[in-house]
Amino acid sequence: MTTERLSPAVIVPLRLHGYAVSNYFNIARAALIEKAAPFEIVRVRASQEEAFLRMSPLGKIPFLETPSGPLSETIPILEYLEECVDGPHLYPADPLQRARVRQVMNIVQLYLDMQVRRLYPGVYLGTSNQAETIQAIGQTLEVTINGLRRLFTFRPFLLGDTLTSADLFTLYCVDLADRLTRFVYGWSLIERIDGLAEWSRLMTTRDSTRIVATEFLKVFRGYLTDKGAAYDLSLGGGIFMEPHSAD
Ligand SMILES: N[C@@H](CCC(=O)N[C@@H](CS)C(=O)NCC(=O)O)C(=O)O
Repeated sequence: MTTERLSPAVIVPLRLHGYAVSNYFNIARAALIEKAAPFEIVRVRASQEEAFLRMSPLGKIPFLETPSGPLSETIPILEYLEECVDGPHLYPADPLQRARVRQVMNIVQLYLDMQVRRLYPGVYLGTSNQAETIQAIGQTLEVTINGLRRLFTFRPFLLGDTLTSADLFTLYCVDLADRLTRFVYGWSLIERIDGLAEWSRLMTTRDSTRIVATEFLKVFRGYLTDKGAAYDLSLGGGIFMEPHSAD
């Protein structure tokens, strides 16, 4: 367990459980860092053990241990942080704009991440995907891409001039999705949405991204090897890149 950051604005001790291959864990961790919240990381894998299910009822990561009890599911975790932790706001004050942040996160979760996740077996998990599944998901992704093109403003953040939870949520989902669409479909999700590449570069300049992406790349490489994945980091894609070593 490591203490991630200590801030003078200590309000509640929080412990984030999960590990860095998980895009959802990375989203929650990035939000905690953006808020300069004091928190600890408990590095654990998803589990169906009884003790784990008491904290995270579906056995998924991440979950957040709060002083009042555990909370799983990333979007509710982000909302809890917004309401209970000091620091920069990650949601706009205006109700419609707030709802639009949730709208983007819903769409990215359901129609991007949950779709590409069905293709993880043949890409990241060392097994295979069926041609019909690949085709069906490809069709869904076309609708998703068209929708996201309409929603993102890139001024310079996804929904205006301020960083929101939608930026963090989208960043960590798009990284894995882009690696996958290049591998499976031969096209880049990032290149299909004008403005997304520039926004990605902007996001990688943030301290939260540097911290989270550095650990992600380190553990993702080992994860892919352990799984015997068809994809490996040398195939490229995604947003986060390992620094080139000086020869
Ligand atoms: N809807 C959940 C998704 C979390 C999720 O799918 N986590 C993955 C890791 S990225 C996991 O725990 N997988 C293990 C499992 O499903 O058993 C959230 O928002 O947190």
